[in-house]
Amino acid sequence: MEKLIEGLIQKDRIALSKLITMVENDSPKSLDIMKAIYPLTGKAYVLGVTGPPGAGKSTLVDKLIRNFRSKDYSVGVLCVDPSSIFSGGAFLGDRVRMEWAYQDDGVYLRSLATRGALGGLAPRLSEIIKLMDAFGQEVIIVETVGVGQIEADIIRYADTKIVVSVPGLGDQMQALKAGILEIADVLVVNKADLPGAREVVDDLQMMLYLRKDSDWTPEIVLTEALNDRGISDLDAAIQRHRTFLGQSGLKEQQTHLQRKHACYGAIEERLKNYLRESFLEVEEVKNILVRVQEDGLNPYQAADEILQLFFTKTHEEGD
Ligand SMILES: Nc1nc2c(ncn2[C@@H]2O[C@H](COP(=O)(O)OP(=O)(O)OP(=O)(O)O)[C@@H](O)[C@H]2O)c(=O)[nH]1
Ligand SMILES: [Mg+2]
Repeated sequence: MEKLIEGLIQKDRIALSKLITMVENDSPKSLDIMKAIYPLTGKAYVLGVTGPPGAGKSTLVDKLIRNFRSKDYSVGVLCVDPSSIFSGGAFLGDRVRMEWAYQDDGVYLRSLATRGALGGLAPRLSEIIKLMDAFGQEVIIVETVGVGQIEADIIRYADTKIVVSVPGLGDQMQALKAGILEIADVLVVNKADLPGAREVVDDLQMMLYLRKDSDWTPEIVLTEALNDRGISDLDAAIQRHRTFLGQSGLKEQQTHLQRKHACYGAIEERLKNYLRESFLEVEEVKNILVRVQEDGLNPYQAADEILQLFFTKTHEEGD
């Protein structure tokens, strides 16, 4: 592990990839990795891009990467794909489109599957973002499909959250709007070359009136990712949001919250590991578990008993 972290510091991409895989797969070393790299984090700017399947998110991300590269920022891209088992072909398409980026030393691309076939749990996103941050990627873009609660959770880690819609979504538009109310900082209407784009803008604008009072009103940007149109407008909207985050103190608040969550998460993880690996192996605990399994002892009551033991024991150890 130390070697890999040394490698990360030396900008070895293979070390970064290996560390990401370890964290993604919940290696027992994960928490130690995070502890070691934490001092190197806190510099990256994170952009989340979400929207329905086929909205043009990857095409847009490709243009955003070029945009940031033209300003000499190093870029990390995470593609979170809950539907990869269904649309395996899409990723291949991305691979072809992004070929140039694989050749660019300033870009690091990575795709992640969500755990659980149907979305389910978000992967260890905040940790993986931190790894890319520690590696030195200045801008990190996270692409995720769909607009439900899960996607909202996934891009919760982003500083600026972009929701992409397109003309002709029909019923999906309602779900999208519900998601937007919760998370969007910038609204992109992509495929503006297709009929109906203006109507989508009007629709979104109406919806924004209903948004709860907040200091930031999401900007609506029309793009044609495929034709490279509207990207500088999008870039400007992103920059304005970034400035707003800094000036309003919101960025600082978010950082404080994220630090707290990282700490909670680590405590939970350590406790879980301790319970699984050590405590549930204690003789008294094992005896209670046998009574649950074989004698029909109420499992919930048993849990109370076991926890009681846990607290007494850890208390004694602390003395
Ligand atoms: N007409 C038009 N087509 C576009 C535009 N942007 C992207 N597309 C096309 O839309 C299709 C889907 O694009 P992707 O970028 O793969 O969309 P995505 O949202 O990443 O798709 P998933 O990741 O599979 O959900 C491709 O055929 C693109 O060429 C646009 O501005 N106008
Ligand atoms: Mg895509």
